[in-house]
Amino acid sequence: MITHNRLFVIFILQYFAQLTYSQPSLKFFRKDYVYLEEPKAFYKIHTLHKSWNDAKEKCDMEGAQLFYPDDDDEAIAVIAHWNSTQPFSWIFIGVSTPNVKEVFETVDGFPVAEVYDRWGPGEPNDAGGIEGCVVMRRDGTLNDDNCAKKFPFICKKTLESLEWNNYCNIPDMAYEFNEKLGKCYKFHLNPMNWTDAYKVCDSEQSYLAIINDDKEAEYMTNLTSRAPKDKLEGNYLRGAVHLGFKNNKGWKTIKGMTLRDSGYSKWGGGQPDGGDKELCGSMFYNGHLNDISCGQNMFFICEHEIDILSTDYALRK
Ligand SMILES: [Ca+2]
Ligand SMILES: [Ca+2]
Ligand SMILES: [Ca+2]
Repeated sequence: MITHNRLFVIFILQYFAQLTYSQPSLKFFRKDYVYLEEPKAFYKIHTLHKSWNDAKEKCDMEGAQLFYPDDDDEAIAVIAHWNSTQPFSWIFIGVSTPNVKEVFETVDGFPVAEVYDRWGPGEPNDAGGIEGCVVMRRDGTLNDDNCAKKFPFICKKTLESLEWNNYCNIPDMAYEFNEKLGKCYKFHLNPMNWTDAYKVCDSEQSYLAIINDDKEAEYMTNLTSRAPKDKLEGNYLRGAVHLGFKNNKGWKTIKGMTLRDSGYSKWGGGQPDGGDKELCGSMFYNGHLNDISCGQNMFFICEHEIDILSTDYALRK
């Protein structure tokens, strides 16, 4: 009997360990990434041109990394994918001169010569003394160019680095599943303005959280009080977190509904009080709503719908 119980406990523990931390058996990262078998990684070609810094940041936000080739084989595989799907002739890659001029390093700190340094003829040449970021041409050769110029780029996630949050069905372990609400939430400890917070949630396949009832308000209050935020220094506003509503001819959620219709409209005492100066939505740490300046840097919460059906579909493809 004891042995059976023990076995059962071990089984349960293993089951939950697997449920929480297992690597996915199917090769899936996000619907917008393509898996390439040879380099064993997922890639997304971003067609919106961005400066090098913005490109790097976008990939980071998606839980990936600004792509650079690890070797010739990867360069060949990725260029084949690029050539078969997109017309442009240049992309920014994850190589720049972050520390010292003319010393080219990858986004994760390797000297470019250790990974892939097929420079084009006469490159790098630091033309005009302003070229510190690297682009790759369709033929696989590299050129140093101006970091402020805008190019398409590719984000990469290796299969090896992928961790799957099975509760939330998302490749981000920082999302917390709430059983009662049937949703997942992430408290972001990196203070940002409302617009950037909105972008970050969107990049994580989520949205800036919307409170739909008292239960959810209570949960978000609890999530906020548990977040290890009090030691964080820097220039940001304490006491409130950005949420997914704003004043757009009346207070509406980012899904376009009035607060009342979406189920929760408990303002803090005297709020909203900012008029034209406070057009974005936030929640005081106690769960009550507050209007806030959209430019104010604050913590924020993303909310994720567990979209099991469509992900299953993507997995089966
Ligand atoms: Ca150049
Ligand atoms: Ca909600
Ligand atoms: Ca206010």
